[in-house]
Amino acid sequence: MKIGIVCYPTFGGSGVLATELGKALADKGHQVHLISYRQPARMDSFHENIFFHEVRIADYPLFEYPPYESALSSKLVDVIQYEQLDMLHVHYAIPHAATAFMAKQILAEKGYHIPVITTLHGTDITLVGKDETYEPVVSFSINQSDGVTAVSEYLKADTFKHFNITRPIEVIPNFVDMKRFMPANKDHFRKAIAPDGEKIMIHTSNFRKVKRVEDVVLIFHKVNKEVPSKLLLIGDGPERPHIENLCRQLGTCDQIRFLGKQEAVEELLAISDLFIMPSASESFGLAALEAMACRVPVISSNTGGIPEINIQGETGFLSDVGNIEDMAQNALILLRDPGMLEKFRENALRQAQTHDIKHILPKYEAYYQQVIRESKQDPVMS
Ligand code: GMT
Repeated sequence: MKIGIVCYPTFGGSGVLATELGKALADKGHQVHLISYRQPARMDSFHENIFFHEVRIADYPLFEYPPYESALSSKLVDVIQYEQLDMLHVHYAIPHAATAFMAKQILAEKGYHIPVITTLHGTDITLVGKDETYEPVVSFSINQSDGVTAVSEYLKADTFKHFNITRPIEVIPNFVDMKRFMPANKDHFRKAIAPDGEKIMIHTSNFRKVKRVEDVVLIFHKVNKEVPSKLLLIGDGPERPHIENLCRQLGTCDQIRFLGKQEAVEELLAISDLFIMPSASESFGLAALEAMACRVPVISSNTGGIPEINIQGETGFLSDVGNIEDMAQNALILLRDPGMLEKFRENALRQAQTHDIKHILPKYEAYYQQVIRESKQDPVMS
């Protein structure tokens, strides 16, 4: 099959997931055309079945806001027609579902039918999408997609709750490539970070407000008073200056390492004891699943789709959003009990294995076939 994939190229979860899906489809022999404004962060090596198409925006002094949607739609028309694609799969509804609709209409005028699947990832629905600035376009373009998937049951329910959706949504959960996330023996690396055998807590995110990185630092501050420990903060984003200031105020700078954007996140996860995800909203929590793939239990909030992957009292502990005290206590319970921590590590690994790409990829392939079949039967409706 020849598949076009549209995504954000950044370290955000939707871009990571879309790129990993593209790589897995390419490994299975499909031809994958990745379309974005920059080479996606996780597209780190050459693959004979992956083709990257960069969307360029012609600048003009009149454009205070460059018309990215128009440039993307035009690029889609070009790639789909020239490469004779069978399917277009867009990740994150804004603006990708609307641009896909536009490209589909233009191609229809030329007699070319392209089925479109939109995958909803999270904030495109839960935060940004339902804002009145975007809602009418998001609702319309979801309904115009030939297929729609959501990454969790929670996100599916939330989409029906907040939008007037007239078509079914298929839940296909996010995945990890267990081969990539195999924990390696990194004792020397661990020694460099925690020379005196301190416990290591880790958080990865794009440092947006919704991630509540401040809570991560406050939880760590409480834990660190009781158990010698270090905190690794991976990623970057708008909240970082504020978080750095907070560390200075708390006097914890020596215990906290800001490591910025890291491609080999698995190497850092592999030396960690606990993953902290106190998010205010999280449709799935791919970063937590990646931690579990490295045998790292998760201390998280109980919001959104997180309880679908982090199982209370098995793979980690869940608390109400903002309950720093409870999260710190849960972290201490695990860090003080090596037997319990080991048990949770095994559970976390087993949970991640159920989301291995080898189980999830066939779901996407079957859904592609279904959507292509259905849209052929009813090309006018689709
Ligand atoms: O918030 C992010 O990390 C980025 C965002 C995105 O769409 O790029 O992530 C969302 O999609 C991920 C992949 O499906 C999910 O694992 C995240 O839970 C979701 N983020 C939120 O819902 C806040």
